[in-house]
Amino acid sequence: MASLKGPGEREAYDGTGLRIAIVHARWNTTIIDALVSGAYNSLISSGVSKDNIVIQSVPGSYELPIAVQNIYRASHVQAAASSTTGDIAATDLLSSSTSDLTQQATTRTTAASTAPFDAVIAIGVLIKGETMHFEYIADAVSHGLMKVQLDAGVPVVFGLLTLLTEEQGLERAGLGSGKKHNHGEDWGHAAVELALKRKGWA
Ligand code: DLZ
Repeated sequence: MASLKGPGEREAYDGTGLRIAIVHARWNTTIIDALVSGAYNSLISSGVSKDNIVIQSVPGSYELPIAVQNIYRASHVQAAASSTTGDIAATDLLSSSTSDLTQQATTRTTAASTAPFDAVIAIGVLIKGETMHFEYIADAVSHGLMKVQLDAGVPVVFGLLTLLTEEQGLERAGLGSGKKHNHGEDWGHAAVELALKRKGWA
């Protein structure tokens, strides 16, 4: 019998013309590397140009919310600077009402874009230790990422694994002995779908 879990049937979304950032923590590198590759490869297979994918790392998962906010904000500054009419004040960049105004009309080409990111994928791997550290970080990062996406009005895909064991992480990164499913691929597809729906392209 097919598994009841998972994202279900999904349409094949065309990510041509989208610009997407992947921000990942470096803790638990083996698992992280596989998840980032999975996300990257699914963006490429959806038609996102490699020139329009930016990957940035931070030390640990706790840094993900501020890094996502910064990379998204910086992409608006870059877009405004390269636009002949882009004169929106930097202080307005995270206001949802003005973030749409600074959104450049992205053309659906594979050319490298300087438009603001259409979605950000945040990837981290937290493995529970002997103290309460795990609980505090997992909670803070989850709420932080949700706050950034709602404040900025941009999809932030939740690629934070909160694990009890390393083996659970290997399984979810497609490196275990089980069914070899890499959750990073789901996150790439989610980013494309959400970005397209936000633009009204799907
Ligand atoms: C300190 C720490 C610990 C113990 N465990 C993890 C982990 O499993 N996964 C992860 O991404 N980061 C971990 N960190 C680092 C914190 O996220 C953070 O980088 C530091 O506390 C500095 O702010």
